[in-house]
Parts: sequence; structure tokens; C-alpha cells
Amino acid sequence: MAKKKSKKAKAKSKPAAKKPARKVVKLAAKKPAVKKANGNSKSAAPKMSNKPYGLDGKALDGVRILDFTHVQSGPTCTQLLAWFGADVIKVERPGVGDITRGQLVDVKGADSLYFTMLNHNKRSITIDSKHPQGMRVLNELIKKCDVLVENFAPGALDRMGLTWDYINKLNPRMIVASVKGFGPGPYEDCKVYENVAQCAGGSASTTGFREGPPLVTGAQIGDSGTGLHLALGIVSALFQRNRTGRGQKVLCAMQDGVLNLCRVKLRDQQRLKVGPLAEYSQFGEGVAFGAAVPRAGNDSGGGQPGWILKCKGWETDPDAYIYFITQAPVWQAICDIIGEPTWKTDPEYATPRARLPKLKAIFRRIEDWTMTLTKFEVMTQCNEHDIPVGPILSMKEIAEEPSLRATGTVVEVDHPTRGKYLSVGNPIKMSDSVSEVTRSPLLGEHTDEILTDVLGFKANEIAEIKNSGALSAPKKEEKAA
Ligand code: CAO
Repeated sequence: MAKKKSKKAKAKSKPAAKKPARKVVKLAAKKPAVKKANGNSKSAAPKMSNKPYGLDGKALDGVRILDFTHVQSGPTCTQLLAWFGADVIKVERPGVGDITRGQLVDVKGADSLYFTMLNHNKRSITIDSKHPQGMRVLNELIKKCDVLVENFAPGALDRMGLTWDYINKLNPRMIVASVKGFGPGPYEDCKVYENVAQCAGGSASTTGFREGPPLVTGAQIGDSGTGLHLALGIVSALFQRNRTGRGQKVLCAMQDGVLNLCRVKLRDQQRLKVGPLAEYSQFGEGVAFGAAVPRAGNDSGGGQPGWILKCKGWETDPDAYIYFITQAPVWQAICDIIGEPTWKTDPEYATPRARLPKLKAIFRRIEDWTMTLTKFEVMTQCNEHDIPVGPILSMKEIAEEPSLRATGTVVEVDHPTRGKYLSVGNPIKMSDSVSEVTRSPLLGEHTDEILTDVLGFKANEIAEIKNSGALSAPKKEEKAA
């Protein structure tokens, strides 16, 4: 919006030649607000807490999330926000809920681990969003919440009647955050799951061995990766709202999220134009490069050559391997540790450039040494010399690792219908916002308390809404009809 020019600005814009004799203007003695690096004025900064760190609430206390997410990408995002203290109200379809409640079920009659591990610290309310009384409840929730997070198929939220214009009118401060498979463009209407995103975002094409087909990774970079991206977008939008007073749309396309994580491969695509990628082992093997970045097997992602090597017991243990990096500054230590001291000065081995064409043979020689030791023994010996190595840890070993339990990265959670189970806690540790992991909600567990405490409905109104059927599963006969 164009602003009216101030007197001072008008005077400034006059041509220099016509400028009157310089007048000394006495500025008011009022102290200007000191601008801090974050753009807030000092006077707006809250008084510093004198409570001990970790005992003055949580980072997102007071933030309320209308959580319309399901499956993995969206729930990852809202679970993180809940761990940071947001009140996350998960809206689920009556009788059904998030589809993952019933997927990959391991304990009959109980919510699956798929669901419980992605929905900690949330509350659940069941609402049929296509029922007029359901929409009545949703309208109130929109007014009472700060953020709506959803990862429905493209268009589903609009079809419910919850368009941006509608939400923005009801609550102009609301942030509407969405995960979609693709951003605007030819594929924007497509439904997308994890592996589709891995393929469309450049991960599959660059993962696996050169001789084999593209591979998807075990890390859920499409779902959980995009959920992480979305959480950052939401927190940034909340921060901006402190200044602007208004909400905004936040969109994370899974293709974009995966590509962001594959950034180094787009780097390599451009480097191909100026020559072969010398750090890829196919260079040393004399195999020509094509038009696109190839799959690099277990080559190191950075400029330091690395490979996965067998360790003692590999014949029977599929995880008896170690990732070994021949970092240039510790090359001399590597030569000593594997028993090839002459390689330290031999011009055929002494420099990274000389080693590049023979990396395969060098790693084979290092493997002769690693195969004499367990992966943990290799790690101990290498760490003494600052040689970077990574033991291939199985999920069993990770689950049993005491240090991960001690930090709360792996936590044991109790659940009323399934009993104790292991989960991954908040991987982001904050000294003044400590995360406790509480169990996921049962379907609709908090419906009454949300209607009463959050939305302030009176008993007769609650009865009216409930009797309408908007919060419960349709009866069998209705379903069949
Ligand atoms: N009350 C009434 N209806 C509800 C409801 C509620 N509380 N919650 C959901 N629904 C309805 C939706 O309105 C939608 O109905 P319409 O198609 O008639 O508009 C319907 O449930 C199904 O929603 P959906 O299309 O999102 O679900 P799906 O199982 O068919 O698709 C998925 C799942 C993940 C492919 C799709 O949601 C999607 O592409 N999401 C975006 C990308 C994404 O997040 N993918 C990652 C998922 S994790 O691997």
C-alpha cells in the first residue's frame, strides 16, 4: 500500500538546486527504539526469565494447532510441534481415524506402531468434516487455533469447504500449512507417497550401484523429510506473524523437500559439464560418465573418498561392515594402521590425486585389515588416530544402544491398549524447552474435553452436535444404505 509522504520525505525529494538554506532542525529528545538483529524493538523484548533453564515452559507454549494430517509426512511435522509445546488437536474421521491406526498392525485391537510412533503428545477429536454440525465445530476450531496443518490429496481441503479465503476470513491470523506431492505445475494434482517423492526428487536416480537399477532409501526423506521442512516453515510463519499480525499459506512439496536433500547431486550435475567427477569411483575405474549424475554406490558424498568395508563376522552378520573414509589429513595414520607404511612416501600413494585411480585397490587393502577386527574394534582403533569411520549399526543395535536411551532419542512409551513400545523421541534438543514423549491419543479420546475446554460449547450444544451424528461413525445400516 502506498504511504502518504511525510513532510521530511517531501523536503528530501526536492531538487538539490532549489534547496533552501540549510535549516537546523532540532530533533525531539525522545530516545528511538533500538532495533535488534531480529527486527524487534528492544522495548518489545520480554523480561528475561529468572527460572532455571528447562523450567520455564516450552518453546511453542500457547500455540494451538488444528492438525488435519494423516499417514506420515504431516504427522511428523505436527508431532515435532507438539514436542516443542504446541497444543496439537488431531482431527480424525469418526470411526476410522488416521488410516495408519489400522496399518501394519502387530497387536490385535490396538493402534499400530505406525500410528503411535508418529502421533505422540497430541489430542484427538473425531469430526465428520462433511457434516454441517461437523463444520460448525471446525469453524470454532479455526477461530481458536493458530495453525492448520494438512496433507490431504490436492483439492481435498477445498472440497471440504475449507478454502484459504474461507479460513482467512474466519481467522486472518491463521497459518495454513500443507504438504503436497508436487508444487504448482504439471503434476500438482497427483497423489504422492514416500517412494514416489524419492523418485521424483532425484534421490532414486542417484542411489544404488551403477550397474543396478535406481534404489529408494530406508530413510523416509519424502515423508518425514518434508514434515521437517514444513515444521520450519510453520515456526517461521509464526515468527513473521509476530510482526505482521497475519497468517499465510505455507506449502512444502515432497518433490522439493527431497531435491533439497539431494542438493549435492544437482551440484555434481553442473560439474559434469566441466569434466568427470573425479571423486566418483567410476572415474578411477576408467568408466566414462553419461549426461546425468550416475549412481555412486557407497562413494562418499563429499570430496573425501570412502567405501563400506567388511569386518570380522561379515559372512554371517549382514551388518558386520564399516564405512571407511580416507580423509587426506589422516592418510599417514591410515598407512600405519593397515601396515603399509611405505605408502606414506611412495609417490604412487602419497597424494590424493595419485590415489584416485586406484581407490578400489586401496579400499581392498584396507578391507584386508578391517576383516581381522569387529566393526567396533575398527572404530576404536581408528578413532585413536582421528580416522573417520562409521560402523553399520543395525536397528537392533540402535534400539539397544544405552547412549541413545540416555539422551531420549530412543524412548520407551507405555500405551493403554498395546503396552510398552520403543519410539524415537525428539531429535532436536533444546536447553530451555525440554521434550517429554507422551503416548499417542486413542481415536476421539479428547473429543469432549476439546468441545468444552477449548471451544466453550455448552452441554446442550454438545448434545445437539453429538445427536446429529457429526462426531461418530455412521451406524452400520446407514453405511450400507
Ligand atoms: N471427515 C470427513 N471426510 C474426511 C475427513 C473427515 N474428518 N478426513 C478426511 N476426509 C476425506 C477427505 O475429505 C477426502 O475426501 P474427498 O476425496 O471426497 O475430497 C478423503 O477423506 C480422502 O483424503 P485423501 O485423498 O487425502 O486420502 P487418500 O488416502 O486417498 O490419499 C495420500 C492419501 C497420502 C496419497 C494423499 O492424501 C496425498 O497425496 N497427500 C499429499 C501428499 C502426502 O502427504 N503424501 C504422503 C503421505 S505419507 O506417505
